[in-house]
Amino acid sequence: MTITITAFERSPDGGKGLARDTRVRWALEEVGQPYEVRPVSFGAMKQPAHLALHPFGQIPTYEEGDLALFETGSIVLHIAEHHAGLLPDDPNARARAITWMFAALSTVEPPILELTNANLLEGDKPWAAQRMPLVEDRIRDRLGRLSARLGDADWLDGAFSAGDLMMVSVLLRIKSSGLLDEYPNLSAYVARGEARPAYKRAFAAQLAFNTRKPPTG
Ligand code: GTB
Repeated sequence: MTITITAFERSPDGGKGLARDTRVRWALEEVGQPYEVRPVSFGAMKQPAHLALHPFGQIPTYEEGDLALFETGSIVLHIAEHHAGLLPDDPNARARAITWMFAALSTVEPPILELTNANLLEGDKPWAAQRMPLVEDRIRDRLGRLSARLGDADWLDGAFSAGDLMMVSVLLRIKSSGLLDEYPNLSAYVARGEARPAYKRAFAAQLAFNTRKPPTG
């Protein structure tokens, strides 16, 4: 059955891989599933056809036969549960890998999103510079604890899993901020994720997609 995901018609990052379709592409590449990508413009995202797939009018979505999903956590979990390669067979190890997915999305990503919002939406406010250290320190708190847990391991709990895929995807969003560099083991962890052939294929695919030529005629 064909898998179709949606992505920004043109990502505002120009193909840096920061939009959330990249993590879905990465999961599909890890498990060797081909997929198609349907571009969605900002306007179309809020129209009924797309809202039927995604109630909040966002990307990415995932369609496979009768199934339509939104939320990258749910999409990556679905992929990991239906194809070998992203979740361990042992039930307890599997539950722990899923726990890391949730940790990435609900504990580590929120303060990182706050930084994005502070930069993009509040940068011109008179209090922006004063607030920034607080925003960054909330990220440092999470990074410090994650760094302590990871220690000198390659991955968060044994072999690479969907938990690592999600955590690396979240951490990639602050790669350019310099904050990650304060935690050398986390920088190395993210680099290990980026070095995976499946990540490289996913990154290349989104870059090609976001830099494709508009149709002529
Ligand atoms: N919780 C949802 C999930 O995980 O799937 C969040 C989905 C989401 O935030 N989607 C964003 C979106 O559709 C794109 S990824 N935004 C449009 C809207 O809300 O109207 C967030 C994103 C956007 C752009 C960049 N960038 O250009 O650097 C990076 C990340």
